Amino acid sequence: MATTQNEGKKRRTATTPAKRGATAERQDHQQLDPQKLLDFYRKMVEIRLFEDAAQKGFRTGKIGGYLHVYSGQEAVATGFLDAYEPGDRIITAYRDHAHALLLGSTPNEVMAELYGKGTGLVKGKGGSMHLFDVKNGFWGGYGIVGGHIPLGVGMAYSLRYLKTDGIVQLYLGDGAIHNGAFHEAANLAGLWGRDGLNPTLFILENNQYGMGTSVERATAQTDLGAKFDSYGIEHEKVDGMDLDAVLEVAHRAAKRVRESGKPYAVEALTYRLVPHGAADFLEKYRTKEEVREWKQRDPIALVEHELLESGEISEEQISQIRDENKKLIDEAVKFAEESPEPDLSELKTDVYATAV
Ligand SMILES: Cc1ncc(C[n+]2csc(CCOP(=O)(O)OP(=O)(O)O)c2C)c(N)n1
Ligand SMILES: [Mg+2]
Repeated sequence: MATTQNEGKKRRTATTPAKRGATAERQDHQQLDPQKLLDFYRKMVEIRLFEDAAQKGFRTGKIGGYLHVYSGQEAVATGFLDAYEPGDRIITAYRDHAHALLLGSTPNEVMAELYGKGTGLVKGKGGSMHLFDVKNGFWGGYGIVGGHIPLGVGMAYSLRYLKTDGIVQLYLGDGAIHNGAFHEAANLAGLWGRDGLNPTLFILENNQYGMGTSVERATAQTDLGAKFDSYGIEHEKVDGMDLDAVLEVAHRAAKRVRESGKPYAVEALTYRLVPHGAADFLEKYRTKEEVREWKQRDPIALVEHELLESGEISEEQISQIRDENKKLIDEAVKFAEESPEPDLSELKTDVYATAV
């Protein structure tokens, strides 16, 4: 059925914070230990400044390939990765810098990777979309939308097959959920989960756009969590801009998946406060007002507000944290810029499991 232009326009608008009743008031939940909250704040600021520097590096031609940053979504990975335990496996798509940094890859090695340098996290061979750090539980970093989902579900099966109690945190976007790979993998996750053989925690990062297409324009079933119902996978939603709320669900959901061996899904409603990728300048698919409105719920500003309100921290300490992180990221950029290109002898190493 054809839609009129007006109908099309109407459907463009994404969910706004006001529509969700989530503007000024935050959900009622337990207050965190202020020291812990401060640590999260410090890390989230580091991630934001890292992403700012990465965008600058791309726009000034120092970073090649392509680049997608995580700004605005920090509370999601920060909250869920707090539930990470050694032996777990983390897998995501291409918006992956924050996940690597949270799991323990250093800003130096991640930045050098974006610069394609030999000192990079994967020796300059992966770039922004293919970060990998197995010692820290990070299993990538994938550029093909939906392509990592069957891999994540398969890894979850292998963890139980090998009789470990690890789980897989599988991050996917609102665009990726329409991909056939999701539906095949979710079907198997639900099926294997009946026997306790699929500890996959699906983390659906619904930032409301897949590149330039809003959820409303991509699917007739806009309640994305409902897609998991088809496969017998239970699910819930969380406000992905609210770190405290994410932390609460993350720990509860990870425990549930670990103990049951059954998959579970959490849809985190979030928003990227930046363009889709480094070449998305015009952002014709959304209005400036909408972005402005969501900026009021910037997850870092919300944590900052909470810290200041609790009296745990002063404005002065806030700027000190920013300065310290700025220094850390400036050093990472310098390290990346000054690092050597990968050596020519590395051309064929680490490409195939058995070298050719
Ligand atoms: C199989 C495939 N189709 C299309 C693309 C181009 N593409 C890159 S990102 C993207 C949107 C994905 O959106 P979503 O899953 O919501 O992730 P987000 O960018 O919002 O984090 C598309 C279509 C791709 N990389 N792979
Ligand atoms: Mg999206």
